[in-house]
This record gives sequence, structure tokens and C-alpha cells, in this order.
Amino acid sequence: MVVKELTINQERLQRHMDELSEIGKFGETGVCRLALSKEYKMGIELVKQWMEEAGLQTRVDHFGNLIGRLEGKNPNAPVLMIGSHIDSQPTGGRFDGPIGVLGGLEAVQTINEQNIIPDMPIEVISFCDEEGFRFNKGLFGSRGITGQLEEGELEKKDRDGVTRREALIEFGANPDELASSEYPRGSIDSYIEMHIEQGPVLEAADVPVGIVTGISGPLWLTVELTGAAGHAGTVPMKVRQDALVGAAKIISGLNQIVQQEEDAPTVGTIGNLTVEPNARAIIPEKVTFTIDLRDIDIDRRNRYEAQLRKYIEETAHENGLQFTITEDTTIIPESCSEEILQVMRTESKAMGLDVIPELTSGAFHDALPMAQVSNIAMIFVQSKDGISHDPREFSTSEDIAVGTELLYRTVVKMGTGV
Ligand code: HGY
Ligand code: MN
Ligand code: MN
Repeated sequence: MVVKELTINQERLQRHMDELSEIGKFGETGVCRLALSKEYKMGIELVKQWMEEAGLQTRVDHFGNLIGRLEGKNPNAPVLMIGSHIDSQPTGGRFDGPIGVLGGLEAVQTINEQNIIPDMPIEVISFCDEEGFRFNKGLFGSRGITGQLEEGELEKKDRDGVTRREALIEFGANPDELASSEYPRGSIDSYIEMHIEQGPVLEAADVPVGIVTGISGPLWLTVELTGAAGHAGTVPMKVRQDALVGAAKIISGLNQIVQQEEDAPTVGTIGNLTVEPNARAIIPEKVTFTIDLRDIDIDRRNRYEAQLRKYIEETAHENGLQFTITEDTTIIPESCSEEILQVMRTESKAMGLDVIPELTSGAFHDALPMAQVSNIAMIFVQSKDGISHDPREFSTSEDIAVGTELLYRTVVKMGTGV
């Protein structure tokens, strides 16, 4: 597959990727740049500088988002927004998020250098806390600008007991001014995000990029099971109220529930679990664990959620356990805009991409909340071995450049009609 010459500057984009990857780096290729951390702030300041060098007006809002704006012919027209995130998982890779921010910047910088004046303003945004690791709730910056924050979110604490409110203040934002950072309804026309696929499809098809038709919606729960501690040597098995035995049954139950339909993309994960008092010779009294349940089909996800909640109740009862289930996040799946998909299909053919797979995203993205207020579309770039949320995450400079060229051409077409 021969991609005709690139308009975007692959060398500059790679240089930006390499430099940003050094901030929060661990090991050779790992990144830990948690939301609102000092590494996050350093990353935002670096990207802000690059945005200014590209001729964009920059601002950092009270959600901790960084925005670079290129004015168009009509400054009051709804914005064409391109973005992603630079916050990472605690043991993340270099590409999850940054390719969408830096690829978006490269596309808009190229538009500026080509002296193209779009009809509407174009904004490149780096959303704060997409990952949701530090405060146990993600998509913060994109839910923030679209008025979708929930009661009490600012009081959520990280593992050190720091609230999101305190972290925002430490970062230099003013959590009492959040409303001034929201976008009025109708002020964003479309949101386009380029992201690594984080899965195996594009590599299996041996193609650099794909276009996304829909994005799975996550349901995040926290379950607490409380039984009775006791001497591991003297309490007979029949009378135990062992919280970890209950948790083990629920973990196995989740695994079965999500695999009921052969080819369904439903996934269920328990990624975090704590045991108290966590001692070899003491029967576990309390176990707390997270549930991450995702599907592209909300009806099926709701059915599985109901089955899971019922199974948790039954298992707790059978094992003499008290239980609580807290809902941390629930976001519905979304379809991408057919109109923008059509532009991407046309532009990818014009680039010489004769094969461009269309696929759904198992991962969630800032495009999900943005779908509540604007058209959305995503471009995926091939992930080596489908790996992500891991230092081994890798995408080639060439594939990222092809994705950025498609992003550039799509934005030019949407911004000028040409
Ligand atoms: O978990 C996700 O899907 C996203 O990468 N934070
Ligand atoms: Mn991401
Ligand atoms: Mn991620």
C-alpha cells in the first residue's frame, strides 16, 4: 500500500513524541504521567509551548485541559475540535493519548503553514484525566467542558488522600471557576480523535490505520464484601465467612457472564483487589475490588449488569457476607458520525490507502462524552501486538504519520469544504 506524499511533517511529529515521552518516563519505554501530577503539568507546559510555536492561541482551563486555537474566517462558528489526552495509566506506554494530541497539533500546524484559512475555528485539546486512574473516575476534562460532571467528583481522593479539588488547585486551576471553562451547547461542531488501536485488528490486517464506527461504553463498579476474620488454623471450613472466597466466586462469575454470547465484544475485568487484614494466618474479613464491564451494545451490558448484581447478592448470602456495590462510572456506548466517516473514506482513498478497516473501539475515549454535544469520529493507528496500558505499547512513526495525514486531510475537508 503506497501512501502518496505526506503533507504533514513526520520528523517534527516524531521529535515531539520522543520529547514528550521523556516526561514521566520509567524504564526504557514506560510512562507514568498521572492526572494533575507534576509530570502532567510539565507535559502540558511543553505541549503549550509547541502550540504557541505553531501559531495557536493557547489557554489552560479550570478542568486542567490545554487548548490551542487556530482562528477561522468566522470566529463565532461552532468549533472543529481535535484532541485526546497526555495523562497516562501508572504503568502506561508512550502512545496512548499523545498521538492524538501531537498528531492533532501537527495537522493544525500544517494547515497554518499551508496558509489554509478554515471556515470555523479549529481547536486542539489535551483533555485532563482521561484515564481515571488517580481519582477512580475518567474522562474528567471532556465531561467537564460538556457539563457532565457529577455531584461530589471534586472530593474524590487519590491513594495519598489528596482530593481532585486540591490537585486542581496545586496544578494552578480554580475549581470554583469550572463553569467558566464549560462550552455552551452548540459551540462545538465536531470532535475528531486519533488514537492507537490498543487491539489486534489493524496489525492482523497489516494496515497502518483504521476508522472507528463506534465506541464501547464502560461501567465501573466497586464491590465490598465483609465477612469475619478468624484463626486460619482453628475455624472449621463450614462456619467460615471468608470474604476472599466470596470474591473468588464473583470473579469467576463475571468471567462467565460476559462470555455468554460467542462473538460478542463484551469484556469484564477485575483489575484491583485489596484484602483485609491481608495476613497468611487470618481468614480474610473484608475484600474490596473493582469491576470494569464494557460493551458496544448497551442493552446487553445492562442485561449482564443485572445478572452480575444478582450473582453478587446470592454469593454474599451463601457465604455469610455483607456486601455493597458502588457505581463509579457509567457511560453509554456511542456511534461515530456517518458524515465524517464518509469524509475519512474518501480522503483515505485519495491518499492511496486502498484498504481501511472499519472497527469498533473496546477502549473508551474522550470522544464518548463529546458525543453528547457534537459529532464524533476517530482514527485508529496500528498497535504492535495489540498491546497497550503497558510499557511495551508501540506504534511506528510511519503509521502515526499516515494517521496524522488522514486527520489533516479530513480536517481540511471539513474546515474548507475543499
Ligand atoms: O480504559 C480505557 O479504555 C482508556 O484507555 N482509559
Ligand atoms: Mn487513551
Ligand atoms: Mn488508556
